[in-house]
Amino acid sequence: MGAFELAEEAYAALGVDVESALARVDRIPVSIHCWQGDDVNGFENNSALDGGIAVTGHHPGRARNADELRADLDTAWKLIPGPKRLNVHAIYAETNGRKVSRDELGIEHFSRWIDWARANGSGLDFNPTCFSHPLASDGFTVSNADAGIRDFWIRHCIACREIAAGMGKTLGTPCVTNYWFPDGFKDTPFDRLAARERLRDALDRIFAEAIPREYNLDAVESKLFGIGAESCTVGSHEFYMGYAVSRGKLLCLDAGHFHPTEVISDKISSCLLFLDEILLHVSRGVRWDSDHVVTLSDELLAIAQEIIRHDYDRRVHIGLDYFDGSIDRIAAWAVGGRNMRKALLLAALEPASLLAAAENAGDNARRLALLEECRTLPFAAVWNEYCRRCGVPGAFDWYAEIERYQKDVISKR
Ligand code: RNT
Ligand code: ZN
Repeated sequence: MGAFELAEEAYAALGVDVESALARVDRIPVSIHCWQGDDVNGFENNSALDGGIAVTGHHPGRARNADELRADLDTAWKLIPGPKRLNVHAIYAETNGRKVSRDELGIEHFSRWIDWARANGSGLDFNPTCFSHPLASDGFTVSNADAGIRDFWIRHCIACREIAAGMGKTLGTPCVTNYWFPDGFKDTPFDRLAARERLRDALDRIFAEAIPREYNLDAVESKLFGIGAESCTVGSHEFYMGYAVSRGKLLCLDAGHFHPTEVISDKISSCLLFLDEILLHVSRGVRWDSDHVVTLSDELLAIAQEIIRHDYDRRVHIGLDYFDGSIDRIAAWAVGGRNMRKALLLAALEPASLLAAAENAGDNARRLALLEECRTLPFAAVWNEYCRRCGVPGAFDWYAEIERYQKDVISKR
């Protein structure tokens, strides 16, 4: 018997059907963020990254243009098993060397991304870029006290929403458009309310036009603090929870945007009692940074368990959001993407009926023992079989492709 068959037996002994777990996990898309490939630079070639987010590291060979980024994504796509979407930011527009103001972007500037997505059978997701721009230099965009600046960013968001709807329509799968604004105060404000009123009103203007949900889904992303916005963020969790519930929007929970001991896995079931759908930005906070490469941590597993245990497969949109410029950027994509899929598969392989029975019987020792047992079940054999079926290298074999690409492509840039 091979390793996979032995693993199937071990899981079956706990009442788990490996084949149905594999089939289930293979239907859940993960949206891969294009911005890990070039340190959130984009192609505008003007301003440095700001908005309270930062990429550190100088690993050589960062993608310098859209063709290089797509070539790198092709490699990442070969290493991450399962259905994938691509998440694009507005600064990745291709304007043929022409300077196009962000409030004048149109679907034509993303036609090559749409072609790439279609060729790969991947849906697209989208984001307005409300940072790294002269009009964001005082730290406020759509909640800016200056009406002219506010209107510029509102126009940018409306343009992005139309682009997103076009992507969704063309590709036949709704584009999840995520709105994150860096707006916040470095030091204690006297008035926390006025900017929040402006943010609420700006969002209402951005979303004024009805767009069919089969083309576009809007998500709003909260954050506790950013670098240079330590004292108060306008778009706090309470703000966006209220906004999303009252306006029927998706709430985006970023794993790195809360207090260090607070976890988003615990929030999912509460949010989905009051919201139809949510978006996750799966990330890893480390002290002051919210964007380290996603590892197979207890929290990542807990996020996946919440999705699987409560059948949220279609109500939770999974996106990755991290950026590390200190290591091979494609490896960073592959590690995080593979880990997300591993966590989903681990969760789908839980002995759910035994766990539920133990909990319902009040047998908490049995529940604990079962959960701990899961950690050392022969998961690797199932994972490797999944990779094999997806045509993606399993085990550590995938890393050879990273080294080949380093040698043949990255080192020559
Ligand atoms: C920033 C947010 C946001 C960004 C991307 C690039 O803290 O997490 O989602 O990371 O839009
Ligand atoms: Zn995020």
